[in-house]
Amino acid sequence: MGDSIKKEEIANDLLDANSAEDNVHHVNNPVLDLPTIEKKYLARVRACSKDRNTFYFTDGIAKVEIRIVSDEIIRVRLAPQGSFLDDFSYAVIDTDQHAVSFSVDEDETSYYVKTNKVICAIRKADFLVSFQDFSGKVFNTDDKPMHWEENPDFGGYYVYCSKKAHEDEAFFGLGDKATNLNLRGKRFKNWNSDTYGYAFNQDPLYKTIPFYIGVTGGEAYGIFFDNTFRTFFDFASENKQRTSFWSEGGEMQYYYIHGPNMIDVVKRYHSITGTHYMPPLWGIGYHQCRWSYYPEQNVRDITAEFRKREIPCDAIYLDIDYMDGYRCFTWDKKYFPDPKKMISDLAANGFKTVVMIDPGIKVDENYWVFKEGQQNRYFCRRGDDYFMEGFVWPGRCQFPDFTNPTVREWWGTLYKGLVDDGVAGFWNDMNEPAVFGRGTFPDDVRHNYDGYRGSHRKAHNIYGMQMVRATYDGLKKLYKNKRPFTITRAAYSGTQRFSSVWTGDNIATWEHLRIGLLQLQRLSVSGLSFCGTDIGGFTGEPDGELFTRWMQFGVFSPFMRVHSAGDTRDREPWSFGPEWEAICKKFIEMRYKLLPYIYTIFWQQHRYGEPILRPISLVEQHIPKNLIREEEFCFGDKILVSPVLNPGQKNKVVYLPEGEWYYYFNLQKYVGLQEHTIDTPLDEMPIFVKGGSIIPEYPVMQYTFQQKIDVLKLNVYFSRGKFDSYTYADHGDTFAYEQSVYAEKHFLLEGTDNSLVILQQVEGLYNERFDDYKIYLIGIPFEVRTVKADGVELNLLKDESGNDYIQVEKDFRNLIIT
Ligand code: MIG
Repeated sequence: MGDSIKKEEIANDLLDANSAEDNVHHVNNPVLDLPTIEKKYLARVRACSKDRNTFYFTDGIAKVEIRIVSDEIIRVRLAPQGSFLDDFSYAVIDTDQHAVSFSVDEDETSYYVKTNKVICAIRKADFLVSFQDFSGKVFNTDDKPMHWEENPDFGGYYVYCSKKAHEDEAFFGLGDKATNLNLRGKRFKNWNSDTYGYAFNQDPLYKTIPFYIGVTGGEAYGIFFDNTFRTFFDFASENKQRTSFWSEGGEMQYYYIHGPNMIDVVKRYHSITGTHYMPPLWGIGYHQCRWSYYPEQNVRDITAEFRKREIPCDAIYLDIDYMDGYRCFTWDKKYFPDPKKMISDLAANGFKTVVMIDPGIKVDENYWVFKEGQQNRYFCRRGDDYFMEGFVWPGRCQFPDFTNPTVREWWGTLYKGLVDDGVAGFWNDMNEPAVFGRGTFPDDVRHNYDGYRGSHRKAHNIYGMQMVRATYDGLKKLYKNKRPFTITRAAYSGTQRFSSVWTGDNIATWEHLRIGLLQLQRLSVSGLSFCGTDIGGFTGEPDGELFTRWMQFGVFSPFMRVHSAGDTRDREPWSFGPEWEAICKKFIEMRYKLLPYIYTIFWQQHRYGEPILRPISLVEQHIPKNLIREEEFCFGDKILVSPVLNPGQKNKVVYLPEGEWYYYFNLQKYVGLQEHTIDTPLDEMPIFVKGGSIIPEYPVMQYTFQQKIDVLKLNVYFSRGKFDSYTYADHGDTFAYEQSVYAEKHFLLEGTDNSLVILQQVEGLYNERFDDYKIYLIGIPFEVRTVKADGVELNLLKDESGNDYIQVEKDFRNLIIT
């Protein structure tokens, strides 16, 4: 044991593990039994060796691996007895990125593994690992050597890592935690749980994202603790000077991700865990859901009502009641006698149909899915080889082992019937996995874990991810080159490669509107940008005002869906009377106008790993006060919103980051780097567009692709100085963008007191199906005299409402306005 470790510290650490259990709200989780065995710590470093981009250090028995993943990403692993576990991860897709250079040095005190950006120092006397940049700034350093203790019941180790917490340090990330954005002073547990009607600060919830970002001295780094067992995080809670993370099993294995910009930390986290593919365009329209719309006539009536009232909508959902006795992949023929006909009629009216699929398969000898699963031993089994059985909606069920590649393959094929019926999207629920009564599977259930085998302790947190992965992979084949649309409730890091997510069973209260605002911002910086809440609240009854304010926030939720529990009153946009209906309609229409912008920010997420929702702490991390702002956020990089979170609220204080901002509704200009009090009449909410932006706009359609776009409207928000803006377009439903069939347009704007120059560069092979842009200039400080596009003079035109615009060929290279 290292000399520097004092007895009290060890006691303190054991206490950490104990009180972790006191601070968290229990949801059907077995308690972490503390073994009485003593913790062991890394001791003095005795040797160092190198194998390509990987460096090994040992204290004589234990080994530590330091691997260069890229210039800014370094992976650390610990093998208490010197032999590492198999290098396998469900989350990480790329551990071998480009590094310009790397090397190892040493002096009397330490070894230094260096890239051209980061130095990882390993202190010889006590094995403390730290990360610094070349200016000497230490971003992250061990508070104690990595340590472990044997697990007498399951084998393996409980593994621990303790870091120093800087006095000013703020912490972000960790997925769906229902708490303040800054995690400092709090402690969390990751164990995917079905948490109907969860409360503020309740933990754990549905998802496990063991990734956090630290910001200290205005600069950021990230830690991704890639461990699927029950994991714990303490952010300067037990001890103000310490942040630690630990797990009930597996390996101490984490990635240090250098910034110093928070957005770059998020991008680099995406570079190892992947991004979401481009969703089908309809997937980012407005969706209507309910537990449950049935029978068929009800579905037809609801969808017809949308069209009659001219409220745009792209998708209608069928919750569990469409199935025959809750048997997955079947129809209740009493309620839905001819699903294919219904779905094609809905499609003709612009509605996509999305249905739910759960993991529990009814034990029923006459049910083909059960029979196939049973014959092929596809279902999970207990430690002694008995079936894992549990009660869910269909009654007694068995559960596929989605960690088995053969089972995933099979699961993917089961969707064929529903796909042939015309179903366009799938919603995977209950995949924590949830079991009535006992919460989830017992720990001894065995899993294939892609050949690396493990008990449920190891597979629990990735069960849902592997389920939706199987769903996605299967659909990708069944839809040929069309993009699947999937949603999952449970997730682990990397799930973004296969699915969107929603935040589960929230409540129709104002507090939950705020919780949702926090959760979506947090999910977005945790790699799960395609996220949404049940707009209006799942359980309980919203009044018209709450429902409408939530709908307004919904416009700026990447996934926009109204959903509610079965025992609640109607939740369609018109259910609260004409006054609220008119406002909901206005905002849903706004979503459709913004679609080309929203699609562009999905591309920025897909291609560059940029989060869709950007908390102010991420936008301006260097301003300490911004680290605690949590109501306003940027939607992409050009629009800022601050949802109204209280009944009867007449105005609210909104902080605007640096730059000039235009109030969306009246185009009034506001200066940034300060707070403003903004009126919040019921039919508006604080929405601002950044000066120096180009926001593409579609005409209001009742559903995506309802009509062809003849000219694309571009709203140019003027500001003095130089600015970048992007637009993105592609087929909207195929994977051809992977073969460069897309149009990514890069605009460079330069505004002065008497001129505006816009340069355009186009990348990709996609030819948009319109010829011209219709450009509107907003906030221009001079009288326009001449407009030249690539040297040719153009006239300023006037539209029906008397507004000036410029019509210009879409592939112009430069537009000079003086
Ligand atoms: O035990 O399918 O979170 O969205 O409506 C409840 C019925 C199961 C929970 C989901 C919710 C869904 C509901 N499901």
